[in-house]
Amino acid sequence: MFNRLTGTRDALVADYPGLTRDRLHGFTAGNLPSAVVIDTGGLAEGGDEMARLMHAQVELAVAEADVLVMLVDGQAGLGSEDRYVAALLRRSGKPVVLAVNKAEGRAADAFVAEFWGLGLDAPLAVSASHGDGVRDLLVAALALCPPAADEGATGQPAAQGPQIAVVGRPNVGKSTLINRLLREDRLVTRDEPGTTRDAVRVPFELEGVPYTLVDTAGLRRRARVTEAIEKFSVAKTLQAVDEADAVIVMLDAREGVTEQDASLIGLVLERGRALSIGINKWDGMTDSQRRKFMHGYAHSLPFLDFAEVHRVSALHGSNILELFHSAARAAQAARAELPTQELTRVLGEVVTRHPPPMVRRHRIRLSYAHQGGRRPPLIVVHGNQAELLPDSYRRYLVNEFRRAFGLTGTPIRLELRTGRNPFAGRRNVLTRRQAEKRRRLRRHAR
Ligand SMILES: Nc1nc2c(ncn2[C@@H]2O[C@H](COP(=O)(O)OP(=O)(O)OP(=O)(O)O)[C@@H](O)[C@H]2O)c(=O)[nH]1
Ligand SMILES: [Mg+2]
Repeated sequence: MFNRLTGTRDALVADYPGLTRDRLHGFTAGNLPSAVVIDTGGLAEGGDEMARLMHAQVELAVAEADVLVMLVDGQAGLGSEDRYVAALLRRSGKPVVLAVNKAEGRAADAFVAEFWGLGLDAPLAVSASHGDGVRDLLVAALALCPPAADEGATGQPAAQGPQIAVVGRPNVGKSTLINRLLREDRLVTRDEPGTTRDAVRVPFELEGVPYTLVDTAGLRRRARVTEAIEKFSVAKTLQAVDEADAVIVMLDAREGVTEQDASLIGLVLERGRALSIGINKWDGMTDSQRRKFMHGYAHSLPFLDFAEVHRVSALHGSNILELFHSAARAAQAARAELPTQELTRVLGEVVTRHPPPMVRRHRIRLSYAHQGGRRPPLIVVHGNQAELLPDSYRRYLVNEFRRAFGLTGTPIRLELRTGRNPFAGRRNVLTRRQAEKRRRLRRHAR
């Protein structure tokens, strides 16, 4: 069910080395409503050390979730273990949706009938392997969630203006940055990883413009399974990234760019989020330490040339407004409106300056462009055999669009669309007469 919900190609957090290991987190796949999904191990009564650890993991997943999905095996039928799990989930006080799996090809009502006995709300018939009922399940679950950008169950203020989420490894200074921007000690900071447990929304006004800053729990992987279990919410951090208009990724200058930093940035980009980078704790570093850091930075993140980078001290406040302004600009770029006429004009100029390569003895023609989406900008380029355009030329196009529209800080997605191509397949479908003629020509040419 987790694979079905998150899709195979989508941002599975587990695919990013170093980010999480305890529980499996993922974003729902493109055409499903947006949500963060957590997979847990199976729950059973009693058991050994491993089962106990698994139990603890499930409890953490329950703690960070807004709504629980209890999945039962409809072909195996209702068992005592199911009653045990239902009781456990009910005790959490969180809303529970009951999904009866393996329902493919069955009459739903009869299939789920016995599961009414669990005393949960109406059971839903689903098939994870076939995909039946999966969207309905997600919709039912989301209906029970407290609205994300709303006051209420979460006890958090409603989001106002662009949302800027601050993310990074534990202890890099995320909460300190927000406190310094606010000029007050709103958030708890401590020299200890895992200080922030949940995503916290904080209203922030600058030059008369309202923003919402989101402090998040630092993500990191434990070294060993047996280490003390982290009690912070990975899901809320992921959700904050997903909902943000731009993300400030904080790095710790004293620790260099780690694999986890690169993974986190990869995740932000894959979600299509705009970002700016804050290299924190720049204070009190020697020149050679600073040079060493920047060398490592250029080496580890060469693909990040479109994001602005600021060396800051959250503790002293140096450069933090510049960092914030970068993120605000990136948020704006992420939502930029790109008129078709302008896009097409830029495309024309770019193509004239440096025409696309020949492919199979035909020149690829790119005729016009329009905007297919925002946050991040999606630019759809129409042409002939456009899908054969090499990656290097795609990158060139993206860079030129970026420059022409001043789209700093946001990823840009490019989609190439081909109108009906009159030459398609022609090589292989010569008529008999054409083939004959070609053969004769060859003979004469010899
Ligand atoms: N020297 C120096 N120390 C800093 C700076 N920013 C934060 N710190 C210190 O780093 C420690 C961690 O800061 P926090 O703001 O709690 O870090 P965090 O990223 O919110 O950490 P978690 O909530 O645990 O993920 C604190 O002791 C801060 O005083 C900085 O710019 N320079
Ligand atoms: Mg914190």
